[in-house]
Amino acid sequence: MTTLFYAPGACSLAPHIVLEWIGAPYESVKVGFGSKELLAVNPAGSVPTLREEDGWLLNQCGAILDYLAGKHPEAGLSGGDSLREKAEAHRWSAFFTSDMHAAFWPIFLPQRYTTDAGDEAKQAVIEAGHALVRKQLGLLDAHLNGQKWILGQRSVIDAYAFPMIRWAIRMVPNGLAGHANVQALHDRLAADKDVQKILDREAS
Ligand SMILES: N[C@@H](CCC(=O)N[C@@H](CS)C(=O)NCC(=O)O)C(=O)O
Repeated sequence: MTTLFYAPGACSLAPHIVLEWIGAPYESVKVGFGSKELLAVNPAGSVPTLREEDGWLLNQCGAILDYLAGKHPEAGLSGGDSLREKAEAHRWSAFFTSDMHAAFWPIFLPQRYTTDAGDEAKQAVIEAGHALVRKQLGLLDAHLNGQKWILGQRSVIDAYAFPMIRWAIRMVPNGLAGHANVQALHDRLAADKDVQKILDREAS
């Protein structure tokens, strides 16, 4: 059976939701960052990691989402098969990996971004992270003008957005204020019964 290694509320929430949307049998295993169990399947010690029944392992959230969408075309979660639709899916996957997710690092781990151990220096790094996240939220919000889903139809990319939107709500002062389209995407996803099921499971 397909196995997902996840940590509650982390970016692994995205493939967790997607596996539930797909509806095929899978199991999910809660792991600690850098734990022995996780290091055994991903030397980077990070989530998400996917393991297939034959032992094949895949990490990197964007790759896992793309793989799941391609493995289960019947779920209709790829965003489309034309050259341009595939390019748009790659574009937004890269946006979430390299721009949006990366914007949170200074907030999560400010000590990595300054050699000054003082609180003031760390606070400055965190605030720089807030500004970076707001920039990415602005780009996403503008893109969502007049459309419900990031690729024009519900796809794995909407699931990718969800954990990061939740981090923005919790960790950035004023959260999604001024980003009504992102708020609407969040609310649409939060109202989904499969999403609620996964949030409950991750919280337990
Ligand atoms: N580029 C990786 C980043 C994965 C990643 O850093 N995940 C975070 C959770 S959102 C994590 O596991 N952090 C713990 C760590 O790196 O020790 C991906 O997109 O999958």
